Amino acid sequence: MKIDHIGIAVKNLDRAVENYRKITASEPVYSEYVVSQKVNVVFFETESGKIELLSSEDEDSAIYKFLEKRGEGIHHMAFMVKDIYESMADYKYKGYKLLSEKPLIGAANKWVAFIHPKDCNGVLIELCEKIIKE
Ligand code: CMX
Repeated sequence: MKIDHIGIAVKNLDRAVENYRKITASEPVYSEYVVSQKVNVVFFETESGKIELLSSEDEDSAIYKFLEKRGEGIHHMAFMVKDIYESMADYKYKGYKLLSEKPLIGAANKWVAFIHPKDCNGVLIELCEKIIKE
């Protein structure tokens, strides 16, 4: 497996983007509103994986709830997998709690699925697979 990105929940996306411009000494590479997650995201690229800044003002979204309860910080770690259905079935078989029955359309043209943080030592894990492979 390869780490695709680390997700960081932020309250003010514009200010966080300015900050991560300085931290990574680079420009953001991609931004999007992810409908399935009700979240605005901005990606920065590093040599060994991306950084995803996430923010939401929608009270029903996971990110809004996370920010209310826990404040800003690392929200999830995402692994790129070859076949998301196979991967989900494998984790399910091993007893991990998947947060959806099927993959959802996530940011940057990827299928995504999540494993409950309680099963991963307090870290929400995202599995992702490119919908259209390059
Ligand atoms: N990382 C670690 N722990 C987390 C967490 C996270 N991201 N989100 C919630 N938790 C903790 C809660 O603080 C809570 O801890 P305590 O029991 O100690 O208080 C615990 O997990 C309970 O969770 P829950 O009651 O089952 O559910 P929540 O309503 O808090 O929802 C979660 C948590 C992970 C099930 C929900 O956020 C979810 O379904 N996430 C998947 C989708 C998602 O996160 N999308 C965001 C956008 C992703 C993207 O586009 O990249």
